[in-house]
Amino acid sequence: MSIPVPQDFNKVLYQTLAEADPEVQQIIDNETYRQFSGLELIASENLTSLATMQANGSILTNKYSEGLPGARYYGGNEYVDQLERLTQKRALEAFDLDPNVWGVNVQPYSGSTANFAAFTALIQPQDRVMGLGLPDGGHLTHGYYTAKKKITASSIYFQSLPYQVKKDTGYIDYELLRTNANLFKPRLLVCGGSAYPRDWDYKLLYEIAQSQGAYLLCDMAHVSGLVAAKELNNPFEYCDVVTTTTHKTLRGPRAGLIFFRKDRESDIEARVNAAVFPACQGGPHNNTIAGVAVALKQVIDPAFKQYAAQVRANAQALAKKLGSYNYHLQTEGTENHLILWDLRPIGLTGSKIEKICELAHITLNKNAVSGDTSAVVPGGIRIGTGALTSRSMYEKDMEVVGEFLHRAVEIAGVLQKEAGSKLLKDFVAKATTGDGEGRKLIEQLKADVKDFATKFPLPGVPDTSVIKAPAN
Ligand code: DSN
Repeated sequence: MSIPVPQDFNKVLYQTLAEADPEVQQIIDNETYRQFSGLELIASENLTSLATMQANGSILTNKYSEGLPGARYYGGNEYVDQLERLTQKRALEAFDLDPNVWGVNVQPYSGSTANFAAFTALIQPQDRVMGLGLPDGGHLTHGYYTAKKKITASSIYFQSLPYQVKKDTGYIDYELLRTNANLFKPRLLVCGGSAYPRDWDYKLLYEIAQSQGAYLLCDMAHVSGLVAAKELNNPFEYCDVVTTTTHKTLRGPRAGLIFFRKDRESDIEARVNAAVFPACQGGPHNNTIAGVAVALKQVIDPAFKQYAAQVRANAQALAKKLGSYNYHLQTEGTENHLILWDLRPIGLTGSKIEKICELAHITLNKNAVSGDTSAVVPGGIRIGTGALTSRSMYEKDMEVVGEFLHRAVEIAGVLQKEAGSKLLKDFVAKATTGDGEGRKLIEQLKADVKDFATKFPLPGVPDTSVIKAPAN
């Protein structure tokens, strides 16, 4: 018996992407070229594997599976149950965790939802939270607010008081944190950051949390790959809950995980699971969970340890190169995957360097540095080496990248003179449509970046000769 030919109205279901939607295919092709011909320095990004992308783009996207393995609301989940259990097992194995002590929920859609679900599981609305302030390297979801506005759910639904880094060194001011915790009496202490180039003292943080009867939550999103590879201190030794995204140094698809410690409170597992679903989310994205499973298998492989060590070595090499030009880096360097470069001493803003770099196909982001009064006009840029290391770059390549960044600063000086003002709009006009020296220098930098970047492989694309530049 042959399978019937699809009805006309269903023929679209069998077409390839190129056949069904050339417009979207073209956008993906252009983005592939952008990733190949440029340098990806955004510290929260990485380049995931071909196998991860295949799992992420699989037929698992079709299935609803609210609930947990063995206890779903819909039928047909026998294979999804297998997948979720496998992902949980690999997540614990990747961080060398004893399943009797730690459990994990692998369903969060990403880091922000993982954090909000973790808050929901641990504390009550309007309870007090302390996290590293955003201008000091913390994340939006750790309680960020401004004088005029509560910015994220973490400050809308909870009372927040940030802690800070020391103005002179850029290191976390643990003593001031202790003093303020004594006054504020948080129910939850959050550690982990988005732009903090140093490791964390989890033991000390645990002591401070304990002294207030507070939970200690680590959002290790940025450094989770380095933690898995034992390149950094281990938050699992002290924290009650650990959250992470899966797409930064962990190098998976875009998703989140919540690890919870089972030996301190008997109901924590039920609280975290109920906070993810139904409190904060609906059905898990099973295609993404499959991608996470694949990425975690790669993290467990010994080769990942080499990758993680190289990420750090590259960050240090790049910091050294920038230091050789006498630029000011927060904390004078790095011990993880990222560098926070303070541009204020050379009279520049993060927006200007970000713009020049973007035009030259170097992708990085403007970032607040400690002491900035506005997150909208930040005084620094954040640089990470996770993605470049995935493109098989080493320390010697960081010398070249550092030189490109130095050229961007020199170009900024030329453009500021041409613009005749310090205003960003005048600067951008000269950088994008000017006919002066600055614009020419950007074009030269872009050509050099392309020549350099296209010498390296692009993860997920086994044959880079098929990558084509956009038509215009
Ligand atoms: N955008 C990511 C970061 O830069 O840290 C996480 O929100």
